Amino acid sequence: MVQKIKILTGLLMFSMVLNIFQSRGQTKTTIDKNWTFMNEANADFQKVDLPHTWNKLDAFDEESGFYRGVGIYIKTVTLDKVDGRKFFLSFDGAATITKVYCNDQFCGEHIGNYGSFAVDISKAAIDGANQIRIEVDNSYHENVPPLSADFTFMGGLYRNVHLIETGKIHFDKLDHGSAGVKFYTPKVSSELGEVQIVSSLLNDFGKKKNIKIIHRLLDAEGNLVSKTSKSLKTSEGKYHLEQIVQVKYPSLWSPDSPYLYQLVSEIQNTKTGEVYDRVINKLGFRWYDHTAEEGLRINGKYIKLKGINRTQDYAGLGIALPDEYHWNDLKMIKEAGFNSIRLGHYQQSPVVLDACDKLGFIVTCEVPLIDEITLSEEFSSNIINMTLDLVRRDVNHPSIWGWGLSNEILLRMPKKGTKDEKNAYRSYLRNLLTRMDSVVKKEDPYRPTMSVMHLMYAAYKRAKIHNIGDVVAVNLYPGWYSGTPDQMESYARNIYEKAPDKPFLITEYGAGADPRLRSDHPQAFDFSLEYQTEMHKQWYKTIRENDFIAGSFVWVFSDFASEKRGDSEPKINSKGLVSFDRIPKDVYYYYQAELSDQPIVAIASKNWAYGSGVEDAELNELCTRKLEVYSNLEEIELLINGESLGKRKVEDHSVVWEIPFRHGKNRISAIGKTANGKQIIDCHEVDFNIIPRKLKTAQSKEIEIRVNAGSNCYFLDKEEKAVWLPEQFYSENGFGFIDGERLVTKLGRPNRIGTNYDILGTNKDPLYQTQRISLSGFQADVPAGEYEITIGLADLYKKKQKKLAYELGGEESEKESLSDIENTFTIIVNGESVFRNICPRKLAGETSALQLNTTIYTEGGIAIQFEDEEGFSYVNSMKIIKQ
Ligand code: GCB
Repeated sequence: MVQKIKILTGLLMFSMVLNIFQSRGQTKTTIDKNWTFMNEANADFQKVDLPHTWNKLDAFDEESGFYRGVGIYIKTVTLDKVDGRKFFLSFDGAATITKVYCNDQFCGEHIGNYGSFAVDISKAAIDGANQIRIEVDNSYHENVPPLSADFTFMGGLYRNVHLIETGKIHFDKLDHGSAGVKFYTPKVSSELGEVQIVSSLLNDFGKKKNIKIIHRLLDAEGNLVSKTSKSLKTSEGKYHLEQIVQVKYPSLWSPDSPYLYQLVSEIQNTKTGEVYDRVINKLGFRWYDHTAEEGLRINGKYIKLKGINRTQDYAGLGIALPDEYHWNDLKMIKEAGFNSIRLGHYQQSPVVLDACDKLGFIVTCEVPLIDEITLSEEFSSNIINMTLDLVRRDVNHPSIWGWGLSNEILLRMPKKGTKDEKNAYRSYLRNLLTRMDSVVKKEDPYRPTMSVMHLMYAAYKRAKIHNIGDVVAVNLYPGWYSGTPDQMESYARNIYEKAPDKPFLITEYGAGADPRLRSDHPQAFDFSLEYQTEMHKQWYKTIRENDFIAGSFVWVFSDFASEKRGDSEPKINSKGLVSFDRIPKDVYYYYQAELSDQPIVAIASKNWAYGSGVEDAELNELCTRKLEVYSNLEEIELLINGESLGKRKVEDHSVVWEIPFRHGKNRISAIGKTANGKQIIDCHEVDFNIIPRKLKTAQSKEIEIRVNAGSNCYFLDKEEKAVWLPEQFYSENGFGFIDGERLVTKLGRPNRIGTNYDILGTNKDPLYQTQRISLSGFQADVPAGEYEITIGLADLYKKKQKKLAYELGGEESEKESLSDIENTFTIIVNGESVFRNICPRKLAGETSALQLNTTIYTEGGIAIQFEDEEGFSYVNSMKIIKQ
């Protein structure tokens, strides 16, 4: 009896151990909390959570440059080091060169900012507390691409880090971020879906083990639909295994119906059933093809790629985004109606690809080979490794349609080199891209490749790299960096006609817009929301109407960090459809009305809660302003402060209204009805400041005049909760400038209004980047009273400016060399020299904001005169507020 009990207890124990093993397989724990961090710029240890970047502040401050160097992250991890287990640290990404230590033993290194990778710490790990130390270095390294680009190379452990534990036979985790199980679906039809699975596994036991590799395909509800199992006798070493699973009448994946299966892959001990490792992948069945006439097809149906680019950073966070931020971006892109995303320039977080699969986007992903190269074998070998990082990690995603090898790689081709040097550059690139193309094709024979060009097609042809890849892809900016928006078709057609059988994509098109700027007379490089929307309307019309354009990708979803830029928001590229903190600009709503199949009614200017303007007619106390509503419904009714302005037909997805605003709060509602009678309403509230038409006789207690001198734009000032008006000339009984001219430069683009300088000491750069010069005065015929006058000035006459490489159509700004004169002038207010011999450069420094402030009492009218002392006078902004 005792013996029996012993046997039973023994069996019970054995089966309990077995159960633990069986359920164990792989555990993956995210270890993002409680790291200790330090770098040279922050010598004290700090507690940080991941994702983390050390550049979220200095990449945006007024000093040029940001910390590029080493950062150290330390964390204690407790391991239950059951013999027979393996431990890996897996990184979704780290910028840029990462060295991993466990208990002071070096365990592995990874080069490259954007790829995922894992490091085996099993040998160094001990039972109990283990010290993990990660050294991350984002210094410039001439052999580590990208070398230069229009985005900021912030550093840090900026994506998730996981601890993975497996049995001693496991799918290969050390293979460029691959999970060790790759699969392809080259044979898909509505009748049959076939999955070709390639597993890479390692026996680290150091002895023979008989195992089974089992793949179970589950449908979206978790039901088993297919299974394959293969036995394998292993001893120490690596194994590759190919297996196939098939499904009859598969549910197909498409942007409209992103149906996902799950492939559960396991390595089991044949005898005991112990699960050594388990990997789960999402899987989708779809097939693509294309015809010269119709362009792309998915599952046999024509589809135009209505796409958008997406970058990986966010206001206040830099590049260190928690997962939900990535998700939210993709949801906003989906809500706008796009069906495709170009993850341009670099590989993004795995979370992004998962979201693309689930939400249903057709995606292209890219290697970070951009703008500039170093002609060395080390450079090539690094970019080849990054190529493998990209394809091996992401090959399983059904959302991925194609792979991008490079972006505008001739942009920085040295202009000054000898003929031989230039030829060497071209031939190095040709070899490199050809090599990359074949690496990708070997890894994934089923997806097309592309090398994205800029407008200078002839240069790519000359380098013989124009036809590397299966897709012709080009970034076009007519109306922004060069030309006019109506040239989109001719720009595109010229290139398409060189290879009409390949799918033709416009991989970028876009225009910058600062959410704080609007204009009634928009023009390129004024960064007004109106110019951006106008461009997109014209560009998209061309894209919509031309079937030879198989797809297009807006540049770009959100504003993003670009440290070298001096646009109206310095350090930011503002071509986003939404701001850096994801507030939609007008153009976002335009696309939504154009692309979404949901009923849309969207008041365009919703990010403007304030307004200002001159009264329409004396004492009518109203100011009429345009307001656009985007919609995909038939007609829209507009109400202001409860009063209907009637209904209007929607044309080309938009209705423009002339709205009579009153002083103070105005409530606007736009109402549309769907075909089945459902009301769709959008509301907006504007606090409007009306400036009396006849100032002299104005009775109003409040008079607030703010003018953005030298500018065609309104400026939304959130601090003052007010709007600055574009400049205007003085006319009797009103206010405005007398004489002078608007400062126009060639910075970035011919005839640019103002400059692209980062104005120091202010965030209101647009108020200081533009200027009225050589003026004789400003006059406001205000009624008697006390007034505060604030004059904004900035010396914009620094000598040299370097041209930015991505300012493609711009003139060499060195030629600009505005002036070296220290302009000095006296400002006279109502006959008194209130500010004598003002030299803004001496008082505030070059390109720095200076405010002069005075309060005066007047019996009626304010006349401000500018008298030149040296050089010429100027003014950047003018504010007059009745006290
Ligand atoms: C481009 C580049 C992209 C830039 C964009 C721009 O052609 O590919 O990296 O950000 O232009 O905004 O200038």
